Amino acid sequence: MKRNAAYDLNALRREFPILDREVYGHPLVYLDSAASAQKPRVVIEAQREYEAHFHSNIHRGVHTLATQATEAYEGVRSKLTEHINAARREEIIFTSGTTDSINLVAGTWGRANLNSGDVVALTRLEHHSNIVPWQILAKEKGFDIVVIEIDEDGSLCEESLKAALSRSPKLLCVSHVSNTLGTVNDVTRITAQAHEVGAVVLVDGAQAVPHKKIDVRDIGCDFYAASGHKMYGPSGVGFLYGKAELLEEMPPWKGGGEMIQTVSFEEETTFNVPPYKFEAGTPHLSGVIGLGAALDWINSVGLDKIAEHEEALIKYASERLSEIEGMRLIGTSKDKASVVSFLVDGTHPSDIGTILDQLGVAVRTGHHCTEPIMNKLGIPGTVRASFAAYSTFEEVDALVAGVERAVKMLR
Ligand code: 7TS
Repeated sequence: MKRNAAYDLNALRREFPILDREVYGHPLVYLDSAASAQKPRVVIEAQREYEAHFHSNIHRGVHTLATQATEAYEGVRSKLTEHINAARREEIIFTSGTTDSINLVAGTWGRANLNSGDVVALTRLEHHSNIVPWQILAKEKGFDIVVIEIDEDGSLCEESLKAALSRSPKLLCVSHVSNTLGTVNDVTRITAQAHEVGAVVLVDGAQAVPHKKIDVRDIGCDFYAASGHKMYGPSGVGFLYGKAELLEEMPPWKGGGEMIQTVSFEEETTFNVPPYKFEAGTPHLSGVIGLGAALDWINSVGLDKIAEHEEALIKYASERLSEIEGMRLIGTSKDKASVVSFLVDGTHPSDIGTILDQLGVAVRTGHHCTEPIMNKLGIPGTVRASFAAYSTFEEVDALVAGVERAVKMLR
C-alpha cells in the first residue's frame, strides 16, 4: 500500500465538517463522492458570506451590491476559464449541472443541426443524462443513434468505435470518466478521430473534473459539461464549455431575461451574445460563488496530489476487496478513476448497501443511472464505492470489513 507522506489527510479532513458526524453510532465512512462530493468549510462559508453580505441580482443593477455580486459571479467565470484552459471566458456558460448542460447542447446545437439521415454516436458507458436527451431529440428529428460498445473490462471497444466513426456521425458523445465502471476514456484521441470524420464532440466531464486536470484545448472537444456538486462545490450549479464559434452560431435555448438584446412586439426580438444568450433568468448566484471557492480549494490542494491519493485508494480497495470470496470487480480497465464497483456471488447489491449503511458506510447500489451498462453485462446493478480527496485507507478497511460481515449475514 502506497501512502503519500506529503498529503496531510487528517488536516484536510478537518476542513470538511460533515466528516465528523456519525451514522447509527458509527463514524461516517462516506464512499459516495461520485454521486456528490462533500464540501469543505471554505465553500460553505463562501456561500454564507455571499448570502449575508453581497447578495443582489446581477448584471442589471447600478447599485453597489449589484456591482459587487456581478463582479463576484463574473470572477468565477474567469477562474473556471483558467481552470479548464478555455480560450475565452465567453466559452463558459453557467448551468444547473451536467444534465442541464447536455440538454442545452441537445436543445440548441442538436435541434438546429441534427436531422433525419444523420447519425449520433453515444458510448455504452454514458450516464442517462447523456443518452435520454438525444433519444428525445431523435424521436422528434428522426436521426439514428449508434452505440459504441464496451469490452469485458469496461473499456471502450476500439472496433466498435471504428465502426461508429465509419458511419460519419455528426455528433459523438463520450464520458471522460464512467461513473459506474471508473473507466477513463482517452478523450483527446477520440476527439481527434471523431473530428477526422467531421463529428462535433461532446465530453461529459462530470466524473473527471474532481479527479483530473482538465485542458479543453488539449482535448480539443467542442463541448465539455460538468457539475459543481461533484467537485466539492454546491448542487444546482455546473457549467458547459463550448467553442466560441459554435456558441455564436447556436440559437438560444431558454428564453427570458438577460439572454436578449432587444425585445419587441413590433420588430423581431434579438438575442444577446454568448455566454449570456444561454443564461436566461436569475442564476444560482450563491452556487456560482461556492463553485469559485471549490475551485480555489481544489487548486490549493493540487489536482495532481488528489489524483495520486485516489489512485492509491482505488488500487488498495481493489486488492482488498478481491480477497473476499465470490468477489467480482465490475470495471477493470487499465486507466481508472473515482470508483470501484463490485458484486459478491450469492448476494444482492442493495442488501449489501443496506447492511453497510447500518455500519456507517455510505455506498451507492443499483444501476447508477447507467442501465445500458447493466443490460450489456447482464447484471442487476453493482455496489459502488467512490473516493475523493478526503477518503482514507482506514475507510477502505471499514468497507471491506462491512462487506465481509454483510456477506456472512446474507449467505
Ligand atoms: N454524467 C455523469 C458521468 C454522472 O456521473 C452524472 C451524475 C451526471 C452526468 C449527471 O450529473 P447531474 O449533476 O446533472 O445530476 N452521476 C451520479 C452518480 O453516479 N450517482 O448519482 C449521480
